[in-house]
Amino acid sequence: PTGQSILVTGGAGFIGSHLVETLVTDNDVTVLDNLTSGRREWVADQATLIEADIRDSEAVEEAAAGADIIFHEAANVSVERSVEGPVDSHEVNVDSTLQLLECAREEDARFIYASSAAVYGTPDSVPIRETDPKAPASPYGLEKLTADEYCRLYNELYNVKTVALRYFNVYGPRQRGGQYSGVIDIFLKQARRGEEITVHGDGEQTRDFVHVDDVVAANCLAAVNGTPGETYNIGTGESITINGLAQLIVDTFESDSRITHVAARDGDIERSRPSIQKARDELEFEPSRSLGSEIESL
Ligand code: UD2
Repeated sequence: PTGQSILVTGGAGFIGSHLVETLVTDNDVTVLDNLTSGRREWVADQATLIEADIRDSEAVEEAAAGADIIFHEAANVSVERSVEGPVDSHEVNVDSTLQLLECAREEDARFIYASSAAVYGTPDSVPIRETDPKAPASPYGLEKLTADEYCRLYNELYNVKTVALRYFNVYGPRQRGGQYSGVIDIFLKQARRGEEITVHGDGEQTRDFVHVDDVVAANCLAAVNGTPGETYNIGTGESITINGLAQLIVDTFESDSRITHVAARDGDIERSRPSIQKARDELEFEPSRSLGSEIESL
């Protein structure tokens, strides 16, 4: 997008801050972030930061005022944390999305939502297509599905131009969240410190790891080419087992870490690999980075 007034929620966080960096070149960008996992120094200088919680409805309305496009990246991103505290997680992930959709309706803004592969649960077969059955295995997955469906409904009922992007496993610089972070960030830290690499369960679960720069590209394309009311899988179309990932990290960094198996996580899904044909066809999305070549630079 160019020449637009844009709100990015979670714009100081991992995915949001990269998105803001790209958008500020040609747009007027406001960031809403409570800086719990995001950082002030990650927000591009040209953007305006409003430091507030996504549950603070007054702050949300103020941030959305005059927006042409809203990218909603703010969320509790941890499946594990949603299992521990589903009520809090719901508030952050569902209630805030509904309120932001109201803002989009009020402002006649386009709405690009950060949905998730977790909406599918463990699929009967891969690759997963957008129309495949949804059976979330965690509160997180159900929250993302609910908000994703609200996007569709807001398009149908109120003609809000919504697009939901179902991210698979996003990785890249600035992915930090301590024990609730993504597996690549956790394994990298363990490998660098020579600590045991903790694989949950048998490690044969699969994931499609997609680089944050490709996710930023998908968002920009969705804002221009996305069909209102539609959902798109965003990944690379390739997957790896968690055992394979652990080994790749040990080998790449010539780490002395031992790979150990710990208890399986509640709410974990067994298989995850998307078909990204729809994003290719309709958004002109083409992932440009592969895990094998990117991991070294993390
Ligand atoms: C990630 C995202 C989530 C969602 C989803 C989409 C994070 C934190 N979560 O959930 O927001 O969009 O992807 O697919 O980015 N694991 C280990 N050892 C560890 C940590 C994790 O074996 O120390 C395993 C874990 O059990 C799971 C896999 O690695 O099978 C990925 O875990 P994750 O927390 O990075 O991501 P996931 O898929 O739960």
